[in-house]
Amino acid sequence: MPSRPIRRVKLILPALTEATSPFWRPIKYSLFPPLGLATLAAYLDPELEITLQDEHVERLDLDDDPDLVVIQVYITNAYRAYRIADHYRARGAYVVLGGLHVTSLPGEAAPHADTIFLGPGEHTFPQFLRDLEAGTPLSRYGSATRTLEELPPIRRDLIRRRLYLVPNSIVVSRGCPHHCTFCYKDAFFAGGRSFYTQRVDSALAEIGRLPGRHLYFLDDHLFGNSRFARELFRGMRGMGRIFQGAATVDSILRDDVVEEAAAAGLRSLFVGFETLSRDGLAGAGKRQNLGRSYEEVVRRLDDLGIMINGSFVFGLDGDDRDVFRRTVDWAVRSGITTATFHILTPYPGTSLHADMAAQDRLVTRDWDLYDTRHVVYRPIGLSPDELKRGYDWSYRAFYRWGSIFRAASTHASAKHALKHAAYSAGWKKFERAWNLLIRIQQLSQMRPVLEAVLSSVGEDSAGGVEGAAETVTPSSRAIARDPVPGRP
Ligand code: B12
Ligand code: SF4
Repeated sequence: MPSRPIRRVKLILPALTEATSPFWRPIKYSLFPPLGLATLAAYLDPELEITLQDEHVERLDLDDDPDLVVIQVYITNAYRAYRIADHYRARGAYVVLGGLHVTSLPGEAAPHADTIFLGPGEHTFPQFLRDLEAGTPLSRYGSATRTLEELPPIRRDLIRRRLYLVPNSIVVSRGCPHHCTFCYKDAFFAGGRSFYTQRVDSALAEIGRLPGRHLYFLDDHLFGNSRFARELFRGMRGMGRIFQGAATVDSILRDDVVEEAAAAGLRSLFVGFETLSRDGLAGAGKRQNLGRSYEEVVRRLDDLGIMINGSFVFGLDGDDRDVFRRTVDWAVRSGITTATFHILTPYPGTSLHADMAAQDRLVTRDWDLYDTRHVVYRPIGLSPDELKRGYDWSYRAFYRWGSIFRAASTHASAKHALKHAAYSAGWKKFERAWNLLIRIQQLSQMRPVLEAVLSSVGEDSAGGVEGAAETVTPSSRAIARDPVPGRP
């Protein structure tokens, strides 16, 4: 029971631990606003006094006295989230916790909250609000009903848009049809459907409400349902949008959805290649990649003028000391535009975690280290130190100037090569410029540049979306080319 009537509500995204580490790249955490919390805020009575704070982009005010505090917990902000929760409970607030980590480890989170939530919040949170009003809130809600029909419009007005480079992040589906052993997905969606989409007309209506041109779809797998994706992209034609998203290897080769996406304005795609090893893919349950030609994937996207952010995982059983060089060589040789490397991380709740625990291979339960940059288990085939050093080397090797130019030179036209080089360098070689823009709160100034720069890719694209980039100078391209390839 709340100790006082609910008048003031505060929603908080606590900073991920790495946000305070030397590896922190401020730009990476100033990309997207807390969409999950803005989604939940839509269920609150608009007459209430509601604030939403994202500690990655602003200092948290902890001296206030909200009546209800809603906190989103990821694995590496868990300790910080618990401290904030304890703080507000001591001040008499009713505190609720939810998100990926709470769903994985409810027993760990429960002592820090009045109520915890497992899984997506679209149905449990409004139920809780009704119960709270009736004075009978439960201590735990588990999501069982899974649909995105009839959602109230996301409270985007609570987001301080100017603090983000990509305020127009959007999700039109939840989950994914696949079952990779290292992925959070099966644990988070346990107890109900694990892949479902919005209705196409609602998704288009939400897109229509977003200002500007650029969108970033945060869906795990934007092409996961071909019919939905095709209709969505057809509906988006003529809206003048440019967008980025993520999809799997098989879905790019499967049918014409990628062409439809390009025609609707898709300009860069996050692709989970993960490993070049057949055994590695099989071991990770990544069946959707097995037997597919990665070269064909690259060619198809390249022909459409879609830039590629390749995702790769190191430390799978079977990886040896040579895996880093092989992977980086392939990525550079294939002309991958940007790469995201990860050290395999057994998140609690995943089948990978269960297997590692059964084999007694987990070496720490310090969640701060579960950020895919640290080795938290005993690898086979290479030592933890070799794995860490190989991972660090891979980033350096992929983003050295020689590699950038070599990868860029794989494209057929000089113009495309130039774009590639600017794109990749813009993301990794202009850290100071990004930091300065964030410090002086001028990041939003780069948005039109980003939109223009992404449009320019269309000039090479078979999709032929209008190019609005003629006014962009080479130097502004260098800074802004794909500032958002770092999809986690
Ligand atoms: C955007 C994003 C980021 C952004 C986050 C910025 C932000 N402001 O949120 C940035 C770039 C910082 C980021 C970084 C990383 N990310 Co990330 N990211 C995402 C992504 C693509 C979208 C998140 C999102 O907005 N989803 C849409 C909203 C609507 O859903 P939601 O946030 O989950 O909220 C819902 C529920 O969780 C729930 N809920 C959440 N909180 C609460 C609280 C209460 C009280 C209630 C009732 C409900 C509730 O209700 C909401 C509505 O349903 C997800 C994948 C995905 N599709 O979700 C990966 C994802 C979260 N990231 C992941 C990873 C691995 C990372 C990185 C480690 C990658 C890296 N190597 O750098 C880092 C660091 C993260 C960390 N240390 O924990 C993994 C997490 C794995 C795990 N078990 O924790 C995910 C799931 C991707 C994946 N498929 O593996 N990420
Ligand atoms: S394809 Fe991606 S989102 Fe889907 S289960 Fe595998 S890792 Fe998770």
